[in-house]
Amino acid sequence: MAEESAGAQDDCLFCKIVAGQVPATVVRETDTTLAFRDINPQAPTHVLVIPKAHHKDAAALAAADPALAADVLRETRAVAEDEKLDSYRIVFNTGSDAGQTVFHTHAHVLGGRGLQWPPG
Ligand code: IU
Repeated sequence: MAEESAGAQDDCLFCKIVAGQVPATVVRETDTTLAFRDINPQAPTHVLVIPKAHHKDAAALAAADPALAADVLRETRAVAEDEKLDSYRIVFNTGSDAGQTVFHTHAHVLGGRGLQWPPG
C-alpha cells in the first residue's frame, strides 16, 4: 500500500495507537480523529491530534482529504478548550528536516507556559 494511503499501515506507531495495539493516554476521540498526550511532553499541555486514517504528513492529508484536515484542526481547538488554554501553539512538523519523526499526520497542541519564537 502506498505511504500516502488512508489505510492502516502495519509499521505505523500511530495507526497502532488508533487500533488499540499500543497504549496512549487518550483525551478526546471522534469518528475520524484521536487526541492523546505526547509521551515526551514539551509543555504542561502537549497533546497530539491525529486523523484515524493514515496520511504521512499534513501536506498529504490536506491534498487527499481537506474535510479530514478540518476535523483535525477543529479538535485542536477542542483540546485547547478542555485544557483551558487561552494561548497555545499548533504545530505540524512536515518532513524530517522540520523535525517530523512519526510519519502519520499529527498536530501538536502545546500550551500552559510561555512559548518562544522563532522555534529552533
Ligand atoms: P514529530 O513532530 O513527528 O517529531 O512528533 C512525534 C511526537 O510523537 C513526539 O513529540 C513524540 O514524543 C511523540 N510520541 C508519542 O507521543 N508516543 C510514542 O509512542 C512515540 C512518539 I515513538
